[in-house]
Amino acid sequence: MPERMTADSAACEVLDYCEGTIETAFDRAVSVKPCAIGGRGICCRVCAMGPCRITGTTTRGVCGATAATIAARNFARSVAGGAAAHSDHGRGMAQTLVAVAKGEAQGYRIRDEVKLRSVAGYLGIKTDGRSVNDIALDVAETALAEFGKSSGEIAYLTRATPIRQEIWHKEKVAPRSVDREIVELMHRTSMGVDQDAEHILDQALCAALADGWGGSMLATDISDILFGTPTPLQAQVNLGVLKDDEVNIVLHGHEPTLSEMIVAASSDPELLDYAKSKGANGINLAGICCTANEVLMRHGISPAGNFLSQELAVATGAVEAMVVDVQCIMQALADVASRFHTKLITTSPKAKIEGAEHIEFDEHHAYDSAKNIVRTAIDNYPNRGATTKIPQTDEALVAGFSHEYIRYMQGGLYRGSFRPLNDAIAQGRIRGLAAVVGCNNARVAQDAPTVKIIRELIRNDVLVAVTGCAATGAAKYGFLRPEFMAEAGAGLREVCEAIGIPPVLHVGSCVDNSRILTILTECSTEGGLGDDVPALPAVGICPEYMSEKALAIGAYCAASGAYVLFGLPSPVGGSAEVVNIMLDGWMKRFGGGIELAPDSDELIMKALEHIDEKRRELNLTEYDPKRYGTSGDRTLEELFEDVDEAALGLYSVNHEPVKSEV
Ligand code: NFS
Ligand code: SF4
Repeated sequence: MPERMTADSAACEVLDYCEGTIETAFDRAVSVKPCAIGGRGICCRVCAMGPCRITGTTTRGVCGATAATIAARNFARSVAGGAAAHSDHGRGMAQTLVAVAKGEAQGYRIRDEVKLRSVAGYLGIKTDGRSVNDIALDVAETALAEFGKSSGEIAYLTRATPIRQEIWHKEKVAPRSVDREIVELMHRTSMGVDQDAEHILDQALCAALADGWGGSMLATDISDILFGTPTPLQAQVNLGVLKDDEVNIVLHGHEPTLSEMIVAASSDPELLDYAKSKGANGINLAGICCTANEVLMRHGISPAGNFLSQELAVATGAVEAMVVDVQCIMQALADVASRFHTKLITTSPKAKIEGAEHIEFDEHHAYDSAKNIVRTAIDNYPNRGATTKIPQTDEALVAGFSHEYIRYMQGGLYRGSFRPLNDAIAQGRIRGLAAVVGCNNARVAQDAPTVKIIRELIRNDVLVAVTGCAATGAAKYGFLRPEFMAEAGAGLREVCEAIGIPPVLHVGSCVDNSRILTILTECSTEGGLGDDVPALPAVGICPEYMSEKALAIGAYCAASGAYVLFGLPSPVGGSAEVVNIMLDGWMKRFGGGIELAPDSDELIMKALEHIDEKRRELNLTEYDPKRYGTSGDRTLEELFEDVDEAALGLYSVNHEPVKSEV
């Protein structure tokens, strides 16, 4: 068996039978060599005198631009792309809410009135004595205005700590409106405008903040209002969730508007009967990428995989329809689908793919559109080949940790707060917090760095939150089961047992990284851990980033005061000056910054060092892995030192927590 660039045994199985017949991203990553100049950010093509490549003896472009200007400009344009993607998703949610409030959106309703009222509060909208739809319409229209308003600034900035807001104003990065900051960033990075690396990067931070505290946070909030704020639930993950005897529909992309309706349509008795009439035992939904996270968090729909599994799901031969909307969708899906009976269905007016069938989705007739798509999939079931190759690999998981639930689980409705978490950190039971987020990248072994880093962090008593494809990755190896706490350090395990949570919390899709901003802010305002995000013993890690969106997230987290580590070589590595601005420069001004290191061990070391440094600065009890070694379950373990863990029967450790050696 050739060496596979994945830690996932199910992916390996599919890749083995694709070998030599069906080409995937895993093959193209070998044949397509990355460009060493562009990869380090020092190729400029913003005007037709270029492309100008700053290498060797060439130190300036034709216009005289330096490596620093070019690298900063390239990074900034990526942030613009990422911020635009998240924010356009947020705008779509706001437009849906307008239609729902006006009673013009078939099939939708407002599921979380409590959240609607709290969002109304943030946006300064009166709620007393008003009908739900009236409040919703005001919320939706105010939210829509956040994208294009011509005065003021992003309303949600006031959800940050007072110190943070002061810093943003002092450093002139407080975003005014989402579209405006992205447009200004594109303007400033076009030929011959802003040519000071630090100044260009400031606008990148501003546009990124418009994403994090604007577009993304609104996307999350409005999704919760429309589809419900997540609470913990169980599901399975990996390609084994596809079913041999049912119509398999894979939902791939990002926006929950359509997928929510497909979830509803898939249990419509009329369609279930129709599926039976075609010889299928049911309709099975599974997700890929962030749509997977959206329908997992709210309905317990099982994810079939993360970004690098998209072609592999089709290659099982068991997928009747792969339904896609926007973002992270590989064009090659059309080719893979053409080798099977699978219908690739594009649904967004924003995205078409040659070779795919386009069934345009419209929120005004959402349920009809969804039924139409499900019916198309059912009609395709009889065309499935005689044999399918679904790997019999799946794993259980618990997801659904919204920040509201995290607050609730620490004291219930009556006394919910972040106090227990802050106390546990102060006492050193929990050494610190880490958010492990982001994509798969065909240049690194799928999931390998993510699972290595998470395992090491929880062994070191670091509580981990996960989102996006990193969350799906973690889930595949059993990290999202409560039983995984058996792998955690004694202190962290004690806390997880007391609250009843796994040591790795699935917080949602990538727009839900905005929930992490809220969690960090709550920890800061709760007291005992300083009064702003930079004081917290916390880090963000994006081990396998691929998308521009990940850079936007990294930038808004840095500007929000977080230390953010990325795997992979630096996209600004061609300019030491820019590397320095993004780490030391931003750290001094914002208390957060971005550092890139392709080696997982280095990422783990830097993360733990940062956490310990912050503990020292806060004068917290020095972290000692042995301090809680004589309490809780460790006591039992010590008493029965010679008895193996499984024999103790404390955890259902009847199977290995990690399937592949990584
Ligand atoms: Ni996030 Fe989600 Fe995955 Fe990366 Fe793409 S799906 S928005 S960008 S690849 S984590
Ligand atoms: Fe070259 Fe300057 Fe044009 Fe960039 S803007 S392509 S560096 S001439």
